[in-house]
Amino acid sequence: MSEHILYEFNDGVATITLNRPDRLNALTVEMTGELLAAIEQCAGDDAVRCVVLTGAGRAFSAGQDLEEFLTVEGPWTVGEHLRHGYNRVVLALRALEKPVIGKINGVAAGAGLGIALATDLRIASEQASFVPAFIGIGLAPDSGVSWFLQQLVGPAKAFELLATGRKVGAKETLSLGLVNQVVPATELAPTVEALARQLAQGPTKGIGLTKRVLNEAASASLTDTLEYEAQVQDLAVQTADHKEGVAAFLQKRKPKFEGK
Ligand code: LHQ
Repeated sequence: MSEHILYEFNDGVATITLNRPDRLNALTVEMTGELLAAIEQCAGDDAVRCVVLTGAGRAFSAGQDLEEFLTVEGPWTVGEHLRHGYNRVVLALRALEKPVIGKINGVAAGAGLGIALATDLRIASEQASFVPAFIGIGLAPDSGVSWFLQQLVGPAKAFELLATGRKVGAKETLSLGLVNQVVPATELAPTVEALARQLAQGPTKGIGLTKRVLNEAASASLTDTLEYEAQVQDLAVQTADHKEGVAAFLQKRKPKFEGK
């Protein structure tokens, strides 16, 4: 795709790699735009049935490239920078109706943490860590980190993590529910590959609609969620994979989902 965003496609799985390892995959304006384009490519390609997002080298991403940020020219405010860049990436990941695995190979900080938390599930290496770096440079959280952390760990823990900015090691990310699984560094690639392959062979539309319902339920009442589930299920029953799933169950065989 470009020098700093790599895009590979294999067997239904698209892998997007943040590729600026000498800067711990710190994000530039250009890179953030390319990341958004890669996510949009995944959304528009029916052959993509699972997405893996990871970083090259020893980091997932150190967040905003702070050197670039000081030198960026133009009349933009920080708010505009966020609206134009990270906000669109985070929303595109949440709106992508396909499973997105965060393959957390190393440190995720600042906006890099927001992007990691916007994935659907996270598999982390034992060498990974989360650093809500904002307070270290006197900032409030952005890139959705306040929302995701509060959802995942509750308000008191979210405040502690954000107000201290301390590094949260892999073991603690697991115990806090910030990641789904922690594996030795050498096991990260095969573990993610196996899961990605499994998800890519799943009923992609049903998985996408599951994500749609969860997104909506995160900020809705039970009454509204029940109604929304009913509307979405009307769509799910129309998919070929639903029909195949029921037929396979009744015929006592393994379903063969096509993602349709
Ligand atoms: C970096 C960076 C980096 C440039 C490591 N930039 N070079 C929104 C709106 C407005 C403004 C700001 O940003 C935002 C959103 C955000 O993302 S705010 C948060 C920005 N990120 C940070 O504050 C994190 C800064 N980095 C760190 O705290 C550490 O580097 C971490 C904890 C990520 C990793 O620590 P170490 O493993 O000890 O690595 P290191 O610090 O030695 O870094 C290695 C190299 O990468 C080093 O360069 P050098 O030339 O000395 O080898 C760093 O300068 C460079 N680097 N992060 N964000």
